[in-house]
Amino acid sequence: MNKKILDLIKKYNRIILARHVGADPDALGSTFALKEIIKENFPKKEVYVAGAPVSRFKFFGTHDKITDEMYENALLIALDIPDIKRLDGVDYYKFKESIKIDHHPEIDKYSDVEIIDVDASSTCELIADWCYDCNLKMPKHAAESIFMGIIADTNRFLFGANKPETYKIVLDLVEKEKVNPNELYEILYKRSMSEVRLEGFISLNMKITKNGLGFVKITDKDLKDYGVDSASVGSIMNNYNFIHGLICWVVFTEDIKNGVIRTSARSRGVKINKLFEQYNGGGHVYACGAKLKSFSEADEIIDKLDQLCMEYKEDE
Ligand SMILES: [Mn+2]
Repeated sequence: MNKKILDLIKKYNRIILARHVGADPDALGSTFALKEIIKENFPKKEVYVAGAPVSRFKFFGTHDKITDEMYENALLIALDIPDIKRLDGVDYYKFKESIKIDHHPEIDKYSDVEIIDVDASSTCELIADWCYDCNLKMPKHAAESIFMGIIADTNRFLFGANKPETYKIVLDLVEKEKVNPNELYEILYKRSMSEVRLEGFISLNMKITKNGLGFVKITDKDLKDYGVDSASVGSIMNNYNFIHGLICWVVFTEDIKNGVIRTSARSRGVKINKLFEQYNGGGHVYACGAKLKSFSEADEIIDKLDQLCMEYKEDE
């Protein structure tokens, strides 16, 4: 499949890369790294990256606005995204051909040429593997972007990093491409004291059911009190892993500006992706998100997750 992907890339002069809405470092890292790899090895090709800019992660690169003319004779490469409806910044139906590279469980079958490997740590790992396997040159900034995606999606090798392949790629990035982890950690992990205080609020207010479900609701007033915005919760979620009595945890955050309740959930055993797909969300088996209409939908999710936790305990 690696060769097939390379052949299809060679066939097109114009390539548009896209990833999921609400981009994280793996989505951004994989798209921008692939853009740089293509540009380095095939300098004449036009390569664009679609999607809304993410102000926190300017490091990865600048997004392009995709105009109608750009779709003409263009190849779509969708990265880190299992479903068409969450593609950011492009209309899938305007492309004749597409490639999909992803590590989420499949939702839509939308491309004939695809790599889907749910055992891969990240989409970035798949891009590095593809680049090395095809003997393509890897620019330094692409290597750095890939490194950041792997580190972010595994939360510094805390999960989804049980295969030697992941470590081999990271070794190559550090040894051959001279990636400097400490410089990059600063970009990924530096945060404000307000965010740390919000984490304190979540820790103090998380209710835990007897089945091991933790949940917190954060109102717009809470956000204002702490001087943070509704996006701040995302990076805090991973810090509740490996806690006795906590199997699954979910945080609901009021987002007044967009009129939704942002929801983010993690689990260290119960499979939660199917439940979130019912609420127009989704993600990984153990890490999901959704945008809900109201806190009453949040209560429904709490009940359903608690039920899943109970069944999970029974199975154990
Ligand atoms: Mn990912």
